[in-house]
Amino acid sequence: ASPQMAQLFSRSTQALIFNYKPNPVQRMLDFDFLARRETPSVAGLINVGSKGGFEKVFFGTKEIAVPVYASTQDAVRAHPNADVFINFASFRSAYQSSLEALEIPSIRVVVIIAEGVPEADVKKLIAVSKKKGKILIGPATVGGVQAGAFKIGDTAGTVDNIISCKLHRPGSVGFVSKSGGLSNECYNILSRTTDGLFEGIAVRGDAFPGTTLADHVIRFQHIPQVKMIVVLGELGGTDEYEIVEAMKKGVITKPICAWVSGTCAKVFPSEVQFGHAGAKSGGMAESAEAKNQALRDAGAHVPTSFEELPDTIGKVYKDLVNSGKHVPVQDIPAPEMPMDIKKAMKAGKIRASTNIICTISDDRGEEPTYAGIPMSEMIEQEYSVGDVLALLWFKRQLPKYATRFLEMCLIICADHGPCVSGAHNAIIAARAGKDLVSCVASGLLTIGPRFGGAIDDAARDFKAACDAGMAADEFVESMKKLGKRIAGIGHRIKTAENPDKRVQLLSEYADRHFPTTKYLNFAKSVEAYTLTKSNNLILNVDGCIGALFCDFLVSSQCFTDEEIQEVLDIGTMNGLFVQARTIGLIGHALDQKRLKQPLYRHPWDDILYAEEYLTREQKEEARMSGNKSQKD
Ligand code: Q5B
Repeated sequence: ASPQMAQLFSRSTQALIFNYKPNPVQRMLDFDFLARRETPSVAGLINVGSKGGFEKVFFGTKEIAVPVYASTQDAVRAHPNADVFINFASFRSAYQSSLEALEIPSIRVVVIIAEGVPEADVKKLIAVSKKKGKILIGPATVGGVQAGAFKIGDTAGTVDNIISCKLHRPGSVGFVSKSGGLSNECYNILSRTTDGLFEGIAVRGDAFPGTTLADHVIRFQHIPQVKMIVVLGELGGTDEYEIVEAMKKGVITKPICAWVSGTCAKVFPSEVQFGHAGAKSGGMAESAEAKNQALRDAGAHVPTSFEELPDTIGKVYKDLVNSGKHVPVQDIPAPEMPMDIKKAMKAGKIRASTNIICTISDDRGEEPTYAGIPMSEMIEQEYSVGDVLALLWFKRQLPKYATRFLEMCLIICADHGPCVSGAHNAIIAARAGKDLVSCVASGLLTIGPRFGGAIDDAARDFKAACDAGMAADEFVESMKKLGKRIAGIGHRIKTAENPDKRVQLLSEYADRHFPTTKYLNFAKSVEAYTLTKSNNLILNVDGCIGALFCDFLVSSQCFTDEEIQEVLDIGTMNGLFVQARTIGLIGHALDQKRLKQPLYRHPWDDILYAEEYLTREQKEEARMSGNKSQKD
């Protein structure tokens, strides 16, 4: 590494993360918070094939949106200052994406996390990185960390570990290791035996790492804040000899503590492949003993076992301090890390008020429940749609005659041909090319006081009048005085002579099965009176359902008086028409789509264009309002 490339990271370093992984990104930002960074260390995420957008993450207590890009080029264009490329691509695609990153002038450091990248590909990447003067860390690396400045991905583990290893603030030791796992152990050792880590890199133990132990040791030589260097090598390969050479040539003058692990290899009768691809000694020179001895001979501080390494490091550090060559770095406490609400709740550390309360169903267990009844029980016991409706709307089981009544309502109100308001709207929407949900919504939105949505008002008014002991004529005339139409009375096409079969069917069913039909009888007496005024003022389907609903609520003995009042007050019964008619609206929308009907346009000759009948004053007023709005 050239002296200019010695310092890889700073407190303002930003990275682009290739192949988005939520956990490492959040861990990087948590480290930023502990290090009291002002800007997040992640500038953007690259998710090839995505539509881009944003990803929500925490930066300390704040939630921030990190941009997501569909290509590396897009990300680099948007973040020319982001000079670290952390590649989480799989071993299959890591080569191509890393090569692309190495070719980009603004990227200085490329980190490849994937294990198993073919060695031939790695060699090509190393050649390109050298040619372009870039630093390649990995493949198969956990990354690295500059204490108090920048952390790569999952390096150094949890927040607790980062704090206890004092990685939230810079120390004075440069550390390089082949092993990511042992790096963590060494950060812990350094925090106890020195003033802590300045920068640590795990080059990983592949036969061909992007950068070697020596590359980083030489970098550390050029970083003024690094006062001593700790190296953790392993058997296999000759990397450690590059350090030996550099020491002999005087390229490295800072004190080095080193340990090459794998001294136990000699107890095995034949050659053993340790965890890392490069960790096998090809010959005597590649053995841990030989490399430890060579380092020792070159002037490095090398213990006789890994267990002695902390003491060796501690002694070298103390000598530096005692000789006045180093003033220990001041300790800074880490800020208290905000806890994720889920973790805090799980640990019983906080309580939070919920925003929503639900009493009708629960989907958290093994199977969903409706009003406490598990779904499998409903299936085993052959619950009907009426039974389910009773559970979800009234949170109770209802007698068979009542649930059958609810189902009858669903059947008879499911459709009433293409001419009614709801179906008409759904048809027009379908012919305008709208999707099924929009067609259904368009139809449903017509349900109201005139069309299908008169059930609640009919139930309320019939019940109140009947309970008050009013006679039918008295009720009708009182409504007239109030200037109100009677909900549930009247129909556009049904008359005394052309009765509504649906009303007849429901009435007959109620006569046979309901304990009493007091409210239906009252509604019928109202109809008898309104029919004396006009033959279309019949008891319509809404009115019949409303009256019978009151009969079932009161006579079933399943509801208290307060509950009945609540059912009426909150407007429950129009739900039956909504529920039923949705079936028909879906049918009409599908019908139009199947028939491939074109866009609907209403014919001119079906419209009375009445502009000419406006009075002179009305026309004048229209003109004036036009002038006024132009001035505004
Ligand atoms: N007059 C339904 O009216 C309709 C009166 C009334 C007192 C009344 C009308 C009405 C109450 C709401 C209601 C549900 C708008 C209907 C349904 C589902 C459907 C639909 C389908 C399906 C019809 C003429 C004269 C006027 C009015 C008077 C009318 N109704 N007086 N109380 N209730 N009902 N809706 O025929 O003196 O001339 O001024 O609002 O229950 O929606 O199949 O089509 O399944 O899809 O247009 O069945 O009755 O009569 O408005 O010209 O009035 O009768 O005051 O008197 P019409 P209008 P006047 S079921």
